[in-house]
Amino acid sequence: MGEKNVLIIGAAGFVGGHLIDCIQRDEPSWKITATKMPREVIEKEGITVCDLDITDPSQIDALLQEARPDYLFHLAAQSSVALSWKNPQLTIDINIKGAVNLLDSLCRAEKKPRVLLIGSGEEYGYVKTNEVPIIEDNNTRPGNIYAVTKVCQNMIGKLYAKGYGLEIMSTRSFNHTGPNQAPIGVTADFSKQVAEIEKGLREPVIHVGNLNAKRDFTDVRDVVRAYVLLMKHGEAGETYNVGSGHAVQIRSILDQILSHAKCEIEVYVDPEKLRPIDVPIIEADITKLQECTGWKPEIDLDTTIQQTLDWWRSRV
Ligand code: A2R
Repeated sequence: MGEKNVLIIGAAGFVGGHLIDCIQRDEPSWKITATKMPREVIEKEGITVCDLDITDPSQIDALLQEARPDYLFHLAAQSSVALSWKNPQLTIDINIKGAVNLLDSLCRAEKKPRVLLIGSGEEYGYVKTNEVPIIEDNNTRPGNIYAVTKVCQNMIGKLYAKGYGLEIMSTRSFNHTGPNQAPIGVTADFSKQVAEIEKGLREPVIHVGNLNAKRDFTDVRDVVRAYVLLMKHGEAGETYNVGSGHAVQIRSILDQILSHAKCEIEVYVDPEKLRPIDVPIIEADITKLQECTGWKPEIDLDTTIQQTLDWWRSRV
């Protein structure tokens, strides 16, 4: 597809780093501009890095004029569910108002890029067992503030695609995991605890939540490959589930992590980690993504788990 100017907004986070690596490997002719918050650092060669706060529309206008992107990946978010309960205003300011600021700037921009808005499997929320695997047309019944903001982003993105002819696609990305993730997802959380236990930094007891729930896990490196393919082939106004299509019990993730541990570890079910209403199974139907892009996940869960654990071992 030749040379493209690519803008990645919110590139200093977990997914951003992997997306930069993926583009540099699979699309070496694409020129990347990556944005970060002033306090953050992006240590990657061969890209342009700049500061951008999406709550300030004038900064977005200036950046779009300067970068003139063909492709725009919007990753910036307040991405913590826990923080979204503690600080709903902040979450709404960044995830909803920030997204609208971006879309308004795109309407004003001379050059209109194709846009991928990153949403979440959390948008489906209280999924009924007979709705699994979940298709994109399923009802959304968000169960937390973060999920509500992503539902809004999705709906507003669709309206701007239809109303203003912008080429906007959205994802609903299910649990993704891998090296470099903050310890909020179970894989990163469990791996960090095991790495700390191995180093003697805590008692040999791992604290866990509901082990019976089944969730759909994909390696972040496969996820970002799907994002690149959607950018190339996705249809404007459409939403695509990004997941493995197979739910795995959290207990089995724990067992795999413990099987790689270098010492005996006891398991403690921590009431603080149990959520009041945990949906028993969440699994994506990925037919739409696969038919559009031909994508399939390539990294198996055990490899992801081993590499995530090794990453934590090198960090704690
Ligand atoms: O909150 P920080 O300082 O870690 O910065 C985050 C950044 N960000 C912003 N960027 C521009 N303007 C803002 N007002 C603003 N507030 C936060 O977005 C962080 O560097 C980035 C998001 O990265 P993570 O929190 O690591 O999320 P991750 O896992 O990379 O997820 C990427 C996307 C997000 O839309 C998630 O909601 C979705 O995938 O799952």
